[in-house]
Amino acid sequence: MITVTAMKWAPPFAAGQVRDHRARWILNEVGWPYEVVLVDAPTMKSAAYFSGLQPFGQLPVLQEDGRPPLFESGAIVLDIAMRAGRCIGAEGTPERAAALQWVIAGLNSVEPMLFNVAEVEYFMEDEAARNARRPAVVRLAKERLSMLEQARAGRDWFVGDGFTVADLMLASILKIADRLALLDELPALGAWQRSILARPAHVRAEQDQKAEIARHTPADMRYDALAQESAP
Ligand SMILES: N[C@@H](CCC(=O)N[C@@H](CS)C(=O)NCC(=O)O)C(=O)O
Repeated sequence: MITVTAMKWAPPFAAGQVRDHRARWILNEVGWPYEVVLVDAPTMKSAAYFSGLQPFGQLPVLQEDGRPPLFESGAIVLDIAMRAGRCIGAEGTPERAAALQWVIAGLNSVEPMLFNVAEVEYFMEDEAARNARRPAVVRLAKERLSMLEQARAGRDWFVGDGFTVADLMLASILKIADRLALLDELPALGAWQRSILARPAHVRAEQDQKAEIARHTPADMRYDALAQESAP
């Protein structure tokens, strides 16, 4: 049995974007059955979770009988694709190398630029500090997205002539950009992203996550109980 951890509840801006959707999406693509384990905040920040599942107290974590737990959404997506032999090119081929390259580029060179903007819009409380930081991070994020669009060069797929984990990861990462209106000046990249997100495997992953979040409330995350369990 494969399980994926997900949050019982997340704020509206995050519903559909919490990174467990990446694990669900690739599992749906390859057709492997799985169950979702919903966790609350004290569980994610418990000593047992830190030491046994995810050293940073985050999710997703993939658990599977007979294998150690696996964290990092990128690692989970790559692991499933490689073991299933789907959506990642054959072992040892240039297609496999390019798929790895684009997944890591997405996580390492694109997502952090977008997260800088998300931090300003969602997490910084001081309005003056937000206003001071916003122009630089928005400019850098837009520049990076424009470079990504140039690299895509009008192709339907980032690697070869079919869907791979490169498309999955980049389209997933661009959700943050879309939500923050950073794709408004890059309509072709936005259209490409929408075409990838329309895949049934993603639609199901996102709908399932949103439905679980909608069934819960902030109280279900038990943030007030966080103090009783603490990180190492
Ligand atoms: N690099 C990690 C990031 C994991 C991450 O930031 N997870 C978020 C949900 S999308 C989380 O667990 N947030 C709760 C927290 O940090 O307390 C990955 O891709 O798996």
